[in-house]
Amino acid sequence: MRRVLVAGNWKMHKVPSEARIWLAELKRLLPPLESEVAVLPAFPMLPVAREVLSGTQVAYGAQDVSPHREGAYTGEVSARMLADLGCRYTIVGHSERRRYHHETDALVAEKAKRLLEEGITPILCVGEPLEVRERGEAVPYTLRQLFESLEGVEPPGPERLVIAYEPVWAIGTGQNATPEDAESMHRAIRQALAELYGEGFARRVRILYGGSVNPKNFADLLSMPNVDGGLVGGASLELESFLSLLRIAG
Ligand code: G2H
Repeated sequence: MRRVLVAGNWKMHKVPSEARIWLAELKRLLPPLESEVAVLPAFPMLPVAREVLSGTQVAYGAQDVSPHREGAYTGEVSARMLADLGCRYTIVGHSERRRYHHETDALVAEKAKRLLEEGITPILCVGEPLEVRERGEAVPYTLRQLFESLEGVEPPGPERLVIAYEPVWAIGTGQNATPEDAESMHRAIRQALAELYGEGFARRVRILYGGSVNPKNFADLLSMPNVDGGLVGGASLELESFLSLLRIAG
């Protein structure tokens, strides 16, 4: 019922000339897939992604967007610009943005709204830091973040929102959540989405796991009933490991 999504978050890696070669190789080596695949490079790579990936089954998108529609906002990139470049997805609320750029839940909600206005599906990230998990408060913390980041956000359907659960302590550390811990958080998130948008929506919306996903742990994570794919950082940078993840997703 929910199509698995494997999304590569390149973060601030690669340059456009490298991306061109990498994406062309991905296109050449892509196995037949039932799952959906997306790459999320930094802004300067998006025109390259459009050029190389148009007409393929590989979607692409950005890692952030401005909360403003248009205007005198030096350095910002609008949802309309991303839509014009053909982005299908865009990340909002990644913990690195929340941490290094002090992004609040309210700001994340505004960004999600701008994307939806332009027909782009937000991949909205939530997840708790280590001290919160150690206090036993991971679920209430993450659900509060979810509710507040979705305040006033009205996706037209379940395919137009993706949630990524990324426990902060698992990001780039090599220490992934156990499949059971991920599953219990994903189940709680799905119940919260049922409260917000109704049962039918919650059953069909995709919830990705992110945080040190790699070809060794991905199959176990994906075997969990409420894990619908992965938001992958480090392991999406090397073509071979990204292809391994895609083969596991099938
Ligand atoms: C979590 C993830 C991608 P990594 O940030 O969003 O990165 O797989 O390197 O932990």
